[in-house]
Amino acid sequence: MSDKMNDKVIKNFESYLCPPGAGVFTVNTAKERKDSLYQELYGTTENIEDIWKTTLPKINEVKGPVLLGVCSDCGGGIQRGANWGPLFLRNTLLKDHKQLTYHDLGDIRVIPHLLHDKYLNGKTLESCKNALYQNRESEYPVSPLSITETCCNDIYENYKDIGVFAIGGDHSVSYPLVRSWIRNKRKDGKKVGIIHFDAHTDLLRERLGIDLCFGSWLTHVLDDLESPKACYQFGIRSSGKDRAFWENEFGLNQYWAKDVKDEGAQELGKRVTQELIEQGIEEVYVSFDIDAIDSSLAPATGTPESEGLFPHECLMILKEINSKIKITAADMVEIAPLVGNDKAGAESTLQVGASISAYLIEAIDNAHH
Ligand SMILES: [Mn+2]
Repeated sequence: MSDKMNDKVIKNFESYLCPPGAGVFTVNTAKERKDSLYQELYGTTENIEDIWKTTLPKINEVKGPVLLGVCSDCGGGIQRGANWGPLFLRNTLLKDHKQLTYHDLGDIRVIPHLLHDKYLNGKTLESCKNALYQNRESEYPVSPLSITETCCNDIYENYKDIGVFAIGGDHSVSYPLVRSWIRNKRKDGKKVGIIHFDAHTDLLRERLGIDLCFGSWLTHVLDDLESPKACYQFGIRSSGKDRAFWENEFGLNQYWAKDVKDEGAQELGKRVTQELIEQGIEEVYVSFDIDAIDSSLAPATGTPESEGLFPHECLMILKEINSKIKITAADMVEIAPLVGNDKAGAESTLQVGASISAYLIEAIDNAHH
């Protein structure tokens, strides 16, 4: 890439991103927690915006994946609060998993009332462009999902050997994250698949007339895969329809939480890996909704469900897959640390989320060596 192109991409990052943990726009709320993150990351709590900007060009040198926060919960719909996931999970990662190598690019700038630019009229677009970029005709999008897709495209198109690990946000944020990853990988001739952990299928076509939300994001990226057979779901247990319905309707592979327990996580992981190899899949994206985990361990989420998977089961499946197939991007979504006002529950949710995130960050790091 030319220097000029590189400068342009860095300028894009400066425009539509903000420092890590700053994606929830507040004045004083959570200031202490933000300051503690800045102290860890930069050794100071002053001039964060300037310091953060000086770190952006290091994307050229750093090892390990890019970390990106998407503090949007506008696509949620039962109990929100996943907008705090990126700030809280970063703190837990820095505390409990110091060995990790990654480059924290920052958070997507989020206007909390917006979801995707396609839902906006011209006047609103203009006034939001003015608010974010001081320019009514800015080329940049203004809604969290739209900015996320632009950002990921900038990363994948310009830095070929970098993977993205993103923290949500509600699950709608996976729509731009996965879509950008699939499209760029397929442009490079790669055969790719999706590994999706969740208590819910997320296979609605729309919800109350809105096509992009936490319950429907997957439906709208499946078409980008060469075949829906390259998508595997694990942990499902809350659905009005049974497994056969979803597999027939969408052509993907679905393993409910009880299926994982019946077959055993390791056996199932081995079998799925073999199927992925037979399909010729070279790389997978892992989208992890924390509600895949049993609600006794991960209650701080919008729609906790009992009788779920345990972290070791998820890790066993992931390790089997990753023993043969590269994980080149991933996300951890739906961690809502303030939901339920239950400190112990939030801490447990964050610890589980961080340990699975740590595994995924290392896997992405290894995939690019
Ligand atoms: Mn989900």
